[in-house]
Amino acid sequence: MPFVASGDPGSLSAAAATAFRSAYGADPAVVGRAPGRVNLIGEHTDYNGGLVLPVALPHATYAAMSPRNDDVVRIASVEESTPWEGTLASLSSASGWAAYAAGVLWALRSAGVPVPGVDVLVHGTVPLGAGLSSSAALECAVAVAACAVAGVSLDRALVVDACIRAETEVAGAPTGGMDQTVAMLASPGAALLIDFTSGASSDVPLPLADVALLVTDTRVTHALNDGGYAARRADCEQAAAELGVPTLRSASLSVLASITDERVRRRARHVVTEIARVSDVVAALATGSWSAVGALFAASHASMRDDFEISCPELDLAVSTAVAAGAIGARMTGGGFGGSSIAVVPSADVDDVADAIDAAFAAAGFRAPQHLVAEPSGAAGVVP
Ligand code: GAF
Repeated sequence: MPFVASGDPGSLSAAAATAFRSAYGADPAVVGRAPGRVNLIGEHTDYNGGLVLPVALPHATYAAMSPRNDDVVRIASVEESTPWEGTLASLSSASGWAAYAAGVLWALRSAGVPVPGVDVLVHGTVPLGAGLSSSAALECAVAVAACAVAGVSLDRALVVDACIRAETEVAGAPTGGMDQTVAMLASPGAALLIDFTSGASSDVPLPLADVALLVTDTRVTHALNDGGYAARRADCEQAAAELGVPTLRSASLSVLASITDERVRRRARHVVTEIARVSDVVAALATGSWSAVGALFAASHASMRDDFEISCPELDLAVSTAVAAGAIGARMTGGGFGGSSIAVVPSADVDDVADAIDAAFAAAGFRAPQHLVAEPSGAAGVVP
């Protein structure tokens, strides 16, 4: 039952600096840090003007960076084998993993932040391709470091926008903004309720004295730029257009019957019911009722499996096994098509639930999963 350790920020920052020295021959000027995230509830609602309730993980990405005195940009990673080298003029044509980092530098410069040529070295503990927002963690860590290198004070809203642009326009993943927002605005001990119509966000303290948030990475790699995510988004936009509303946030269940295409109608039903479930989870948390949260998790998972069709056998097995082994509730989390599940588990039972999932995966012939415990953590920043 391997648990993925978050690592200690001081040691990870020092390790990033050491890797920077061996790649570039000098100390970095600054190290930026940004967390991964797990979403408690509110899936595929962000690009529909809806509500989401993510939590920043203690697992984070670190970006060591130094300015250069020319327009060259070099980006390398401890975790990725292929470094990227280009110039300030070629940032927006980067591809692969480095597109997220180069794209942020491009977007910041487009927003007027005077980022010079830089050397960048990335290192971290956010599991890659696990639906835990390693992309946004990379973007935000690079952005925070780049703002420091450029000598501008950290404007968190500007960074969120730049990271969304990088992901959408350079990396080619038309995502909704939840991941970047929580990475930049999260508070320790709380989930972040974000309203993507008003733009408002607020902390929702999590009563975690007796329960833990167990995250299981199914190791079914999930990618947001391979078509499935964009297809779901297109269905939602079609539904909103047919209903004559700006986003599905303005739709109610009763009007969905008029949507002609059965698949599009189911997609819209997921979004409308999921937005309501976010409000219901916030209300349940206010009274400390994890059992009510568990029931909402079950409904959320069924909606993603049946109406939105973004689950997979591994996610379904992780969820059903967690509940059978004592979890109060479980659901798939993140963009779907693989990635991770989240379970609310009595603290004393975390090891047993993780063991049960491991055994079920082995019996099904699935790849061994990985687990981590999501302790709600704080937002991105420069490592002191
Ligand atoms: C991914 C996206 F990046 C988010 O914007 C969000 O849509 C999520 O999938 C699904 O809720 O993480």
